[in-house]
Amino acid sequence: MPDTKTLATTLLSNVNVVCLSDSQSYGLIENAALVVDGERIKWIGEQRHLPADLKNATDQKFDCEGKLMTPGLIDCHTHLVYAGNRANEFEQQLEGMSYRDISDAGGGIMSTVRATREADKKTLIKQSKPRLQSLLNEGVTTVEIKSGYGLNTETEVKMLQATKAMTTDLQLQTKTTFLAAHALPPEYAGKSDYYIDKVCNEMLPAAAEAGLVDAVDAFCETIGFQLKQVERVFDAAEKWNLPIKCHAEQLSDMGAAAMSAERGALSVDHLEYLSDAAIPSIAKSQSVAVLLPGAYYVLKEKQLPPVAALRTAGIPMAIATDANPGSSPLFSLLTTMNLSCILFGLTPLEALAGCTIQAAKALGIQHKVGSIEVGKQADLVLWNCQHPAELSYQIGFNPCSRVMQAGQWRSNQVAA
Ligand code: DI6
Ligand code: FE
Repeated sequence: MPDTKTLATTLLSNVNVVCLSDSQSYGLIENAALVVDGERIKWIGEQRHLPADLKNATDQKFDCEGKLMTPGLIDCHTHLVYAGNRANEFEQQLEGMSYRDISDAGGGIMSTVRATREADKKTLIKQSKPRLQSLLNEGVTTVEIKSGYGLNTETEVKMLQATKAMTTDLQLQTKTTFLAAHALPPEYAGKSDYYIDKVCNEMLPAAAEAGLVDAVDAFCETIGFQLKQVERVFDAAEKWNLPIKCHAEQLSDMGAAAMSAERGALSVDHLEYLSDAAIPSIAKSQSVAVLLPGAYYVLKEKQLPPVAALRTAGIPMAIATDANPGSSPLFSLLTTMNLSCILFGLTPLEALAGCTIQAAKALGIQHKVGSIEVGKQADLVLWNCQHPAELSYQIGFNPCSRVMQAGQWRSNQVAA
């Protein structure tokens, strides 16, 4: 039986729409109307141009009261499924220890790995859901979530299954990224090549065969994995026909961004230590530069990603929360927009494009979501705003009024 709710056509009128169909401008249509047919956008334009037959054929009519509409926001880089938290390490950091010191002493990523291994799937979901809900309350309709706190087959699979379970429970779209090459588990100390063998030959096949993987990522860093090891993970991803992404040049220049871009990565992420020499390789590729101002802020990083050079080279820039328990305990994409403007010098347009159309590109789903265009999925947010720059400008204020996910109003939204 078809779901009649899904098949309904809705007319949304009296709205100012930020289409973002080309990332170079807001593409604002004032006094607009929009017709949503099932899950998709059927018509968008100035209200006075709405064809009478379309207007008469709609099942439901909704007056948007002159609010601002944007595409649903997309958080394209998170690690938000994990157990426990690291408030104790936050204290240690403020008492003088560095992120690297804590990691060397067995804390950091490894302390979250221990907690995540211990938690059962139900606990993992219970602890992760409020973090996801926090994103959803701000108009997020698509979230990428990485594994990488399991570092063994069982727990990596458990994390990915927990993500899928939350997708079904909450009204949103998730993309899962396999990140077993995130840190070296203690049982493989001194044997990182053997661990990479296991990642490629056992862990990835298990997760991919179960249909749990949309992309494969790796942390290329002195405290993560060497370039050659990351290349082996990408070879394995290729065998499974899975797109790749890379944590590249976050704490030092490992040459990971150029290597990943040359191999067709969807995105290269972080990039604080990206060298000028790597820019042409990224510019020639389709890869998106994903900037993560939360980690830059929390780690009190001094080195800025080369935003001006990326911009000049025409490389698409996305932004994301990097939501994780260590370097970026940030569960607000609106705050991330503000941080990207204040810390990285993005314009409010770049910040908004960065978590809509550019973020969609970073996930390889730009044909489906990320902008308001005929044929795309009706993932829409109504804001109590006059101008789109308000979204980047205010801090700790949520003007989200209503969210439509795939053509249906989200019911659990707190209306503003
Ligand atoms: N880079 C990061 O900033 C996070 N992972 C990564 O590869 C940190 C994750 C954590 O500290 O738990
Ligand atoms: Fe990350």
